[in-house]
This record gives sequence, structure tokens and C-alpha cells, in this order.
Amino acid sequence: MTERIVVGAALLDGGRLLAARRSAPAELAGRWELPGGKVEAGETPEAALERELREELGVAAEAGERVPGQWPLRAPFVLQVWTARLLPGSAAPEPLEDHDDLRWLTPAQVWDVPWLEQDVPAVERVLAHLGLG
Ligand code: 9L3
Ligand code: MG
Repeated sequence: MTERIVVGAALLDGGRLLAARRSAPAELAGRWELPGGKVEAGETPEAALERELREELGVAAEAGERVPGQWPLRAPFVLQVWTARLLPGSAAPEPLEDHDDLRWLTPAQVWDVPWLEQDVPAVERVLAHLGLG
């Protein structure tokens, strides 16, 4: 089966990382994730990330660099992560779909929320990538 990429954003602002609490589907509700979603056919991962952040959070954001690594989700999906930043003039993030709470976490607060199991190694890698691991 061909792998399908789900992009997750390490959205950073002032040294804090955005975590989003899923409200759907039921089996993932209440757990926190790096916001994002499936890359569509013909789309680059960066474009998918920017689209997902606009749809899910109502923000204008720009993808930065890939955080090395890839983490298995339910087959055929795999999670890949890019850093991202809000563009000047972007609205503040709001949980518009699939989420019911957002938190900007300082490095000291990153493990205060119950991340989706599948996101834990990705978040660890994000911290290492930022020199905070
Ligand atoms: N997923 C896991 N961690 C993440 C993201 C963005 C997504 N950081 C999983 C949840 C779903 C699948 O990938 O099972 C597709 O994500 P979405 O399109 O429902 O956000
Ligand atoms: Mg999503």
C-alpha cells in the first residue's frame, strides 16, 4: 500500500508551541495534537499544512522547515512535521473544526497535556530540533 502523508504543524510563536485538543473522531477526542491533516493529491506538504492551519484554526501561517523523521499512524498514513509561523496580520488561532481547545505551551509546559500517543515521538523530535530536547 502506498504511504499517505499527514502533515502536522509545529506552530511556534514567541518560543511557544501550539497544541490543539481534538474533539473528533470519538476515539481521539480529548487528546492533544500538532494541528494538520492529510496531504491531498497534487498538493505539496507545505501547501497542505498552510491549508489545514487556515481551515482548522483560521490563521494565515507559513510552513518553515521539515522536522526530520516520520511516525506511523493508522495505515497507510504516516505523520510528518514542519515548523510553521503565523504571518504578520494573521488572526489568532481559534478551534474552528476538529478541535475544542488550544494552548500555547512553553518548553516547560509541553508535557502538561495528554498528547495523542502517535504525536509523542513527533513532539519529542520537535523539541530536539529546536534545541530544547
Ligand atoms: N493525526 C495524528 N496526529 C496529528 C494529525 C494532524 C493527525 N498531529 C491522525 C488523526 C487522524 C489522521 O491522522 O487519524 C488524519 O488527521 P485529520 O485529517 O483527521 O486531522
Ligand atoms: Mg486535522
